[in-house]
Amino acid sequence: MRIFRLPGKLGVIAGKLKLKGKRVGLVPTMGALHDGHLSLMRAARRECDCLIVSIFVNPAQFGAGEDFKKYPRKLTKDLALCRKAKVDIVFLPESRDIYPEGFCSFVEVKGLGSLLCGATRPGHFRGVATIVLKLFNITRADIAYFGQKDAQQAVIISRMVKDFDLPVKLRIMPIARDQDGLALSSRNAYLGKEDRRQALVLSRALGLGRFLFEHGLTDAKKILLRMRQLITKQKKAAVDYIAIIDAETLKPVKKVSRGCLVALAVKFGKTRLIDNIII
Ligand code: PAJ
Repeated sequence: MRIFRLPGKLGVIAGKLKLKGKRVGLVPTMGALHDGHLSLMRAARRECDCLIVSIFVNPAQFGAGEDFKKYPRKLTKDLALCRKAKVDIVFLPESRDIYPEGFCSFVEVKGLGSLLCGATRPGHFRGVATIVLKLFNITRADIAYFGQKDAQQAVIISRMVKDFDLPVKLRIMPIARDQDGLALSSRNAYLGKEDRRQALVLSRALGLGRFLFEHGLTDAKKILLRMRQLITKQKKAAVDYIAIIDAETLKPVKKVSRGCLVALAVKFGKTRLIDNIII
């Protein structure tokens, strides 16, 4: 396993891999790796000749007062996990090399970037789209792997790939969960025992949404109300949003049909968790 820190150096290797006709797979991450990340790496390992994992806590996607400083950084453990997952290259850039002095170009995916999570995290998806475009260009990935866990992120990146005719294929992998249903997330590390117990309501509420739909209820408002009632029974839960939306446009639907996305963001204390299902 090779480790690169400089975009230019990795770029040279990526160019060589291209010339040899190798299929390059990219798994972009912010580290504190868990089984969700590993499931993306396993998929990439199966499909690609060269597997690149990037680990970079991207300052551009954190707002003022968000958790950039305390975001978990677990490099030694992450590198061991990458080695075990047979990663070929880990890209570990420094902020100053990704955003050198004078950097001033950003990708804005209009509309999609300001809904849902974008409403409470202005600028977040601009930071995500910008770093992901840079990672695509540096690694020259043929296939890039993302998780359905961050459904809005996946939609925004797909849109960017289409809009800019980027020569990369996307694979969106299913959400990896703990046995009790909690979607895996690097931010779960912030949860105390009681928060974590209460956070189980998220997957239960999504299950309730699906259950109601499967028993004939299609009025989105009514389903959302029942989900909200269930979530707010947990004392520590503060709902940011619960939404039933079209899985591509992210626009709210009135009448629920198969293929709709049910998505939510809820805070437990200072920890903001997201989860979703496709009905
Ligand atoms: P991060 O939160 O580290 O997630 C990296 C990738 O792992 C994302 O595509 C995310 O959707 C996926 N992932 C996270 N939890 C998952 C789970 N439980 N099941 C399946 N996949 C999961 O998302 C980011 O980093 C950043 O925004 C990034 C794309 C790296 C840009 O900085």
